Amino acid sequence: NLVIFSLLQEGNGKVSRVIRMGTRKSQLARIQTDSVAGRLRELYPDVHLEIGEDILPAIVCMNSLYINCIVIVVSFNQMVDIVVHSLKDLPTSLPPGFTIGAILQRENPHDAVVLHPKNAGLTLDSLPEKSVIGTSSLRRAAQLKKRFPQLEFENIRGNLNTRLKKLDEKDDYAAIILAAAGLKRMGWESRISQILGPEDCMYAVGQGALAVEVRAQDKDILEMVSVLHHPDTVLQCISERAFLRQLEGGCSVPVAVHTEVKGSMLYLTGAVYSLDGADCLKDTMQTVVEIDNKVSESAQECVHVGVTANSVSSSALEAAEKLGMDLANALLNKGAKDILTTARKLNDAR
Ligand code: DPM
Repeated sequence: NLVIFSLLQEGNGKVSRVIRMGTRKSQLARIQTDSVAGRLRELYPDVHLEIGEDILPAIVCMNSLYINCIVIVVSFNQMVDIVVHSLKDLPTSLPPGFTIGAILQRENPHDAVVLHPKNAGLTLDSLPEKSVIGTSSLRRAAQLKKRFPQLEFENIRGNLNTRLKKLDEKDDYAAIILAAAGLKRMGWESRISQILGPEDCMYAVGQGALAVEVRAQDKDILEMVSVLHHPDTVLQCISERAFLRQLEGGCSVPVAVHTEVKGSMLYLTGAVYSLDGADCLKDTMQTVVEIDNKVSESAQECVHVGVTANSVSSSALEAAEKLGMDLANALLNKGAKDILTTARKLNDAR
């Protein structure tokens, strides 16, 4: 911290550099940005941190598979140094020059059921037959169609506020499925009626974790945010992102994961689904992630699926990335490519 302190202060003790964070105007984006800003202000009380809300959202299509993910990136505005994202919305490779400088401790990564008030007390098992469940996630729909064949699934669009409004004020949906983490951050935990465990619905790659995007060459800012890294979350998310990248999946494919760190072991379960969930390839693998305190000297060798984590053991990072790739290769050998290609074609056609 002393190093950073000297980088950010002039000899006379005055802060020489203003650090700017950019956010979208959505309530969730603002809450997530504010929470990271709060942590940084606590850690670096003398750094002048500004939050700008006036940044234009941009649709990032570095990869056509990500066309639905609306994210702003640092690259779109030279005046912004830090942008906070939901990790699950960030592609597995960032545009050149940008990196994820911190992954914060994961919230509950699971999906949650939010019921129409008239259905209070019910569950996905006890809702009447043909009840309509709102979700536009192919991953959620595929798993839940298989598990709850008596229910129907329909798209629901818009940000979290819009979706809850649509649920409560209309009679279109009996329930909707949302990430527990987003609901919690919005202060709507009380609307969660059921958390879906891995038997019902595995989560999306990176779900529940916040990512801090910075310029790869901004060494002082990279070092400043790196203290926010939560090592276990970093290892889990690197294995998940490596799995998705190796499958050549984007943010809108029916791919789901479940990871756990137990002692020095990292466990990764990954699956790919057909749109109706009838075809599924799923497997679990594990690796040792020894925290050996051997951290990488050069930032170059330390980028794993877009993440720079110089403060985390380099051998553990490599093992986590390899785990994701190995699991993806195992599923590819069993025909995962065909399942995903068919799912993508059918989804594009409708
Ligand atoms: C991505 C998906 C969704 C978001 C696809 C998926 C859900 C889209 C939908 C990649 N991004 O999960 O299979 O339901 O139509 C998003 C949410 C959060 C981040 C909201 C949510 C908050 C939770 C978090 C949208 N991105 O999933 O309920 O930080 O993980």
